Amino acid sequence: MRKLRIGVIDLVSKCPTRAMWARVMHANFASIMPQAVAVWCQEEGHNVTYLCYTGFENLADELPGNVELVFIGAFTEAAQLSYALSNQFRSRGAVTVLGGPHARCYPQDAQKYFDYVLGFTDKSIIHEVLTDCAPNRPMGVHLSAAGQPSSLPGVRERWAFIEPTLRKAPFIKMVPMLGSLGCPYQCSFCIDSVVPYQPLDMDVMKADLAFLLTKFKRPLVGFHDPNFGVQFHNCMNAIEEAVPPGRIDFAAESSLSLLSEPHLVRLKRNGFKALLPGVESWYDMGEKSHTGKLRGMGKVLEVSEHVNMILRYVPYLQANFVLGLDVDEGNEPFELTKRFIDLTPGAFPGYSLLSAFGQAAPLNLHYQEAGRVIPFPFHFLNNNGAMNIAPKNYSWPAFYQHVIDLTRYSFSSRSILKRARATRTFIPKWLNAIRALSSEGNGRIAYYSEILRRLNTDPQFRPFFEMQTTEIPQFYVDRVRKDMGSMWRWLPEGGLQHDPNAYLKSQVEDTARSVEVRLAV
Ligand code: B12
Ligand code: SF4
Repeated sequence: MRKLRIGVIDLVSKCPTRAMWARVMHANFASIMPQAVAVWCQEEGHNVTYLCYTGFENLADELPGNVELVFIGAFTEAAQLSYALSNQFRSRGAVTVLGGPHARCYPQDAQKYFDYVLGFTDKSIIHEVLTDCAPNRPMGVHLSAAGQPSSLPGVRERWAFIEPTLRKAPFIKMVPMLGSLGCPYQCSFCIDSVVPYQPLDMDVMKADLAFLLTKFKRPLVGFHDPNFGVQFHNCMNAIEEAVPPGRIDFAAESSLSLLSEPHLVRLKRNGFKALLPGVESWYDMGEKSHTGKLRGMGKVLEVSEHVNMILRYVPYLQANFVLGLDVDEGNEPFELTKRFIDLTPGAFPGYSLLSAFGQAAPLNLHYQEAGRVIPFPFHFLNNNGAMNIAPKNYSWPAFYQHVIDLTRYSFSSRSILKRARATRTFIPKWLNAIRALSSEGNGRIAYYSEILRRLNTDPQFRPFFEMQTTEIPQFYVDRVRKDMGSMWRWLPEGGLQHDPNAYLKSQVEDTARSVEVRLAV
């Protein structure tokens, strides 16, 4: 195979930024897969330049001008930036490939702008792209492995890409690792509800942890597992075999059902410093939070007691909630979350507006069938820039009023102070304050207030939100243009619009095709 000049770009940021939170944390949010792809390309003998874009780099200058093949990893919020980049690279003669959450959720749309769009990706899929490496236009080729890869390059192999990325992080330097893929639970809103649980090789994990001890005095590892600790004892055994007590700090996303007190004793002993469990709803998802059929205030009391217990073992906890679920109605869900904040002052509340990311989850078919998905530009689909599902039980102004009220309550000086007092250690105290005072507190209150104001005054807003038109309000177009800066001119024609029902249509087409095949047989 000819030796190719390859670029690999991980879009952690969707646009240039100067925000303090981004400066401190973006480099810590680098994804594992772009690094894995870079390793696989090198293993096949190619010349690779890797870039983790945190919003502070000049995208035009960082990759050599003569790359022949470019892999881009993007969340949906960075889709527009990825489309513009692909267009720019194609104009210079390169072949482009998209992977990551956006490619998995919106393959039909991404195929219009990339030569290859990858779903599940393993070494053989990358080999196929490298061997083929041809422009596919106007529609790119969609490739996907049968399932998640059975193994991935470990930290030692990815180190050449991890190290320069973490050099951009001023204080906290978190190394991304994986202990498992998929999940045994089936929460219908989740991208992993249909992906079988699969532990990764614990020997690789042990070797990676031992390697990190040679690189940092006290390493910090962020596990990217969808649900960390499903095979709890295997994982803890591996950590205990590789790491002397207290030498490595860990952060992980895990469900409350896995965070029992005996487990927490062991997590604390093994250096777990941050956990991000999902509570999601006071009326649903009882299996995940281990609260069974408990609902309403009963669930608040139970979850609060559980989270306070966790906080006695782990200093930083983010409790995640989804706002606008179909089970929610009236003031009560928002008031219950405020009671949770009062009862659990040490937890940082993470709010997501209900979002259907294309074909991420089976539940999205139901929203598309009901005609409830609104084509907000992808740039705003990050769980807070827009809610792309029409709420079932709220008018839009009433919904935003509740969201603003809850956000104000959660990030009021009183709550920030109570949170700081209830947080024992310095870094978590400080992180909570930056988050509350910048992006998630004041920033969101101002943004949501502007949306509410426009829902009442801007003649383009209500018709779009209420799906009487698909014409995107100028406010959103202007915002994407401003955010993208010099990359705006590379955004291809039509790149701001998408078909919100593409998943449903693809299912109907698949069914029609299989009927045709059966009839032909
Ligand atoms: C760990 C995680 C995080 C971590 C780490 C993020 C990171 N940079 O990787 C943190 C906590 C920082 C995070 C933050 C966010 N997250 Co998150 N996160 C996840 C989670 C739980 C696991 C993802 C993961 O790493 N899986 C392991 C990898 C190996 O598997 P995979 O993601 O399925 O990837 C496969 C393919 O897509 C492909 N692939 C993946 N990347 C690439 C890249 C290239 C170049 C190629 C070729 C292939 C490829 O190969 C993999 C193997 O088959 C998922 C939910 C889930 N259960 O999957 C949400 C998820 C990915 N996050 C989501 C969101 C919305 C966010 C935030 C925007 C939330 C917010 N408002 O802050 C931010 C964005 C952060 C950012 N820009 O980097 C959404 C994404 C939806 C979308 N279409 O954009 C998901 C799907 C959850 C959801 N709501 O449904 N997240
Ligand atoms: S427990 Fe978490 S990762 Fe697993 S299916 Fe439910 S939401 Fe997804």
